[in-house]
Amino acid sequence: MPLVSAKIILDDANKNGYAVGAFNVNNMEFLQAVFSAASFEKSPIIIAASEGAIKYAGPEMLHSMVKTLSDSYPEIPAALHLDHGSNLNAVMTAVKAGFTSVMIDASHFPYEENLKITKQAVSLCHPLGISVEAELGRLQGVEEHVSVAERDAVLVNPDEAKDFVASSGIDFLAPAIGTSHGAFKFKGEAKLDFERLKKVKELTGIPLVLHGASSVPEAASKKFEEFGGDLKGAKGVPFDVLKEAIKFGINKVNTDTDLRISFLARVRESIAKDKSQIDPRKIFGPARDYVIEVIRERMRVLGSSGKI
Ligand code: TD4
Ligand code: CA
Ligand code: ZN
Repeated sequence: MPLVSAKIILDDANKNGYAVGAFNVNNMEFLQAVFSAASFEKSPIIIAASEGAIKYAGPEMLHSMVKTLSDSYPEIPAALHLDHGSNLNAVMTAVKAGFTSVMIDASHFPYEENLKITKQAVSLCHPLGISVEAELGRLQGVEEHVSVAERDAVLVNPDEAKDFVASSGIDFLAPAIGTSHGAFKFKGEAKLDFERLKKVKELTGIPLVLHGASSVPEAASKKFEEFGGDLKGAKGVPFDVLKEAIKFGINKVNTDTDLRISFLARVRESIAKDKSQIDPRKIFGPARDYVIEVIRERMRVLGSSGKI
């Protein structure tokens, strides 16, 4: 199947109350893992590439690998999405390379500036059938005891979200509701601001995106530590919290950290157990298989399994 825009994938998820994983990739092994998992689970997929990934692998290299895989799995609806594009140049680079979806992330600017840059990305992408995601608020954890004013300064403002979506014409929105990137998301219990999420959904109706959504699964983290790694204090978004977020309107679940941890946990295991191994395929192959299992489990949690 030719690559599709993420809007096509997410509109169906929004209509039917499930979420699709956006899996970050930087190289061939992770890409193969995402497509294999999707094939086993019969799930649509969004392949996410950050500016860092594009710098590491090259935009055309990423696009041609995704295209090749998508041609070999014609039954899987797949989008290639720029993650956290920080300016219009980054968007242009992705568009030129054949990406079918972009995120323009100007959420650190004041509201009007964010809106202005986002509108420019929409005018660039929509005529080409490329979908656009934008972000409101800042991605960071918010402790339970902080004041309302402090929460308001960091998290999405639902009224602003309503205006932003109507004025910009974006296809899906990432509202900050208390998650953050990486393996250390919460000091205590994982708490997201579901009241805000519900309001944003009510007022916009479009597909919503959860960034920083990795769960830091226990088995992979344990393996990582068992073979010499250190993830002390790591905590992700537990599966039941993810499911609740999906119930309240999340349709795209960004996942990078879980893939990083699981791949490297398995690399650590192989290296520790076979100290004379010099064939990288013997190290990366099993790690790729392990990532497939972690992605499959996630697809089942998100409800995207069986949707094709
Ligand atoms: O948007 N993302 C992925 C962020 C990728 C960052 O890549 P670089 O290191 O190249 O900048 C997420 O929301 C993922 O959240 P997670 O919980 O998996 O960290
Ligand atoms: Ca941002
Ligand atoms: Zn993100």
